[in-house]
Amino acid sequence: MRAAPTPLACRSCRLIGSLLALALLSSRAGAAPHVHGAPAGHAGHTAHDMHAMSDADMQREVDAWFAAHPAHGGAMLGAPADTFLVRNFLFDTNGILGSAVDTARVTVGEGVMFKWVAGSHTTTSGAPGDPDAGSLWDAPISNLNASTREFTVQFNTAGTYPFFCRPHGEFSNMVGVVLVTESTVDAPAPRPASAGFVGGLTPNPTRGGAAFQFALTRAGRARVEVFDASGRRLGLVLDRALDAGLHAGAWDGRVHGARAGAGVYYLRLRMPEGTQTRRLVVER
Ligand SMILES: [Cu+2]
Repeated sequence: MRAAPTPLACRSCRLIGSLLALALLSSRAGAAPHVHGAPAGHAGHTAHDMHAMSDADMQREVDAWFAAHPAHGGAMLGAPADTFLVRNFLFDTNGILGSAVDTARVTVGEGVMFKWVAGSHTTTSGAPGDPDAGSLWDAPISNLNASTREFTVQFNTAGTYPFFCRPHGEFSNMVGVVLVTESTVDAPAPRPASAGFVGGLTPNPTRGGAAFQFALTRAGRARVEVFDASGRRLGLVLDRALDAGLHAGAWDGRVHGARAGAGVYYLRLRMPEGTQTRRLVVER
């Protein structure tokens, strides 16, 4: 038994990865993928190939991980300010099953609950492949018992907190973001003084995806796209009509469904106030 949590590059994790790869191969070879309750509107199409594994298999993989790396990072407190429903195969906080990456917005000191709905999953801080993934929190979300059906994390520092599911984060884009802002008392959130990215991309460099925050000084359409170093557009990360204020999003580190190769990428934010670009290094 390991004494302390270790980063993702661990024997159990590689096992999960190789089993998923095998599942993918067998489903492509003609075996009927066992899709259990996957929402039809979920954006991770290639993801469904991965689920030739049964619920019981996935439960065993998640149990094996937490046998070697104890769950941590939860906090008991009053009612959480927001909740992610943990489904096959997404973290849902807005009731729209097709939205790619859901974001919960809370203020400092508030909690976010992860609540089991279906399948066997984890909630793990960070991004897939991130060396310090799970350093803030890491817990199973499954139907095993009361403690795995609900898990609450309290956020005491403002910032952007990406998280993912260990078995489904990388291959099925089962990721989410918690955006924590300073608390305000009986006042609407102050209008940001300037528009654009707030802080850097996290993590950067990354081994997977990256989360970001940005501010709008007035309501309007915001669009974030990914480009490679030669300026070729690789994909759309976010395209939404938003209010003035602070917003968050995340790129899952994938291009046309496959993991982006090592190299330099750019996230370009277009907003009513203009355009801004941030550089992101992907390592493999
Ligand atoms: Cu999962």
